Amino acid sequence: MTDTQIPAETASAPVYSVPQERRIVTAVPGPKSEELHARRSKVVSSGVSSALPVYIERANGAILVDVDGNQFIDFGAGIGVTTIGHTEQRVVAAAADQLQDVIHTLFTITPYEEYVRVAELLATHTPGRFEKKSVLVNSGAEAVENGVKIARKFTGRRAVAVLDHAYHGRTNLTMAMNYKAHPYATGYGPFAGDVYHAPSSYPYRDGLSGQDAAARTIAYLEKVVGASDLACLVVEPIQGEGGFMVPADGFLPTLQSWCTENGVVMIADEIQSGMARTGRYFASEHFEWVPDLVLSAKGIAGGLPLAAVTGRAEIMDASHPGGLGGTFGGNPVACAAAVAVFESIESNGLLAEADRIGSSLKAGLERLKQRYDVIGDIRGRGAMIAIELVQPGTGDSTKVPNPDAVSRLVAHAAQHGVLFLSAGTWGNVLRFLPSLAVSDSLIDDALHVLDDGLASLG
Ligand code: PLZ
Repeated sequence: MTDTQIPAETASAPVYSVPQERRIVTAVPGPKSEELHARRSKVVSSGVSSALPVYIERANGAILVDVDGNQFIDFGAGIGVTTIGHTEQRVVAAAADQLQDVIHTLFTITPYEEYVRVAELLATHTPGRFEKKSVLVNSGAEAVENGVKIARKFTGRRAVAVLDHAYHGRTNLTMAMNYKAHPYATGYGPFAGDVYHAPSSYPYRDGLSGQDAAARTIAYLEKVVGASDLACLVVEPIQGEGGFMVPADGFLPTLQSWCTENGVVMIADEIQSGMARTGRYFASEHFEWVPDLVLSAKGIAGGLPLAAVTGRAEIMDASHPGGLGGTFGGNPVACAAAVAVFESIESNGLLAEADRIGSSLKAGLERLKQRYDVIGDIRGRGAMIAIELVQPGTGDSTKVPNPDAVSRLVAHAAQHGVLFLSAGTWGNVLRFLPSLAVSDSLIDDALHVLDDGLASLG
């Protein structure tokens, strides 16, 4: 054990302050939510929408409680943020303690230990056994921006490549890196230049082996971009917003080898897939991919805003002193919470919990797929599972996207106390992104609701 590893303690059963069950006691949304929504409409930009406008008063474990007393089983976890559970005890205690000691100094003015500790933990738990360094920032998009900055500085090159179906954020550069224009980019241009969209691996739709898909991506990069101008290739190991596409085996390591041979920095955007969500600390591990840089955010601090770029020391150190930073990046309270997240993953055996959730969900979904041919594909790892919905037809031969079925299923589930999220380039993917606190009985319960919803599609 190195000094940056946390000793595993005996796992103790978590204690929840909210009963872990769904309970609907009013219409959804209820009257108090409606009232808040009316207030909100007057003062919150209509550019900010809410998938389910029930106003949340408490959240604990895998359950959200709204102002009307309705309880929802949360299969969204704030889009993969409260991975270790809502208001997890260690995170709450660590953040509360830190609030008493130091709330802010700005690490680039007067530093503090918690930032260093998070960087140590990231160096230990990201893929690859080599010297690594980190910079901490506030959000996923800011981590992507910094990853690109760092790669450009290291290589002295300009071009940035991403994959089809990618999602990387809402800042100017990251809007240009997303696959889908709407709703992220419509009307918000002009966008950053020198961003290239290369073909991805999408086994359900392209049927290509990892080698063939990688050859297609590499051919694009060589022809359209030119390897010698390419600073970085940014890839989500399992694509998030795009629809949880799991690449064919060999795709990612083949791209990494090509990047290494051509002096291109390959960056894993693990913002949605990282931090124990898929049953590994980072999803890259499923594919034997050791990226040059890894981007973390979302689940890293149990719900507090924190993000990181971590990677090979020589790449991270190519930036001049003062080149990286930002006022709130690596805030002490967020860092204290992140340390607690790592401790919780270790002492509560959360990697195994993610595997348990993946097995339960996949088994239940396979049973539903036998009965409903609207389910075209089931895919994902651990607590990052999705179904892709297609027009019903003769088995797998029809793959026409069915976004309408997803909207109806999401609406049906919400009415019955289950929060599901949609995803996908065509909006036809239903994703299961629960916290690792979700029990098998909550999963069964939610799958019953889904079953009823599927039956009601007709
Ligand atoms: N990279 C892989 O999943 C955020 C978007 C929610 P930020 N995904 C959720 C929304 O509608 O804005 C995400 C991601 C991947 C980058 C990001 C961006 O992370 O923390 O939202 O900036």
